[in-house]
Amino acid sequence: MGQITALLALQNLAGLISLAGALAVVLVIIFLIATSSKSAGKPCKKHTILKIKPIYFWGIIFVLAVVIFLSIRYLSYPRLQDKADEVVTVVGIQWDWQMANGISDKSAHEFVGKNEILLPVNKKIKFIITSDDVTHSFSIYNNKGVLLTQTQAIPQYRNELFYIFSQKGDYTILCLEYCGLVHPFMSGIIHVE
Ligand SMILES: [Cu+2]
Repeated sequence: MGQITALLALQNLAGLISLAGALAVVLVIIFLIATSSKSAGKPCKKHTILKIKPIYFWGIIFVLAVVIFLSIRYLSYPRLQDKADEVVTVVGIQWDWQMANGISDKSAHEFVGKNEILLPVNKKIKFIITSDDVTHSFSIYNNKGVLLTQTQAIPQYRNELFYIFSQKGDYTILCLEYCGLVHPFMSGIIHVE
């Protein structure tokens, strides 16, 4: 539980940093618009601005490169992907989700599962996801209809999705990739206990 709280705190921090970065970009754009309109009638000043610009450009690139290099290892993704407590195989078919515990050695077409599964709370779950026909999107929603995580279910390809359910309850699986007539009703249930 402590680890999940720490991960969530880290995600909030990452969110705040992204917000600050986005704000900085907006401020730079506003600054550029403001200065470009002022210098429109003054060719001499424009010349100076053109001379300074590469310094700004390479300066920003350098700062971004340093920040990305120093911060990328603090992302929560690698730690989530260390080792899973439970593995679930998922196959999307028009128009259902087939799920079973463990890694399946069967092809997507031969795989047999259920569209309901019971999973433990506060454990790292690794979903191995594929499709038997067209591309679907395996999307997990909580009981308030909030999308928690999702990834594509692609024919002949196994996508991996890691998730820790921090609360007990029923979670709904829907498809987020339009896959034909019955797409809106392509659903499944994850019971977390
Ligand atoms: Cu769909």
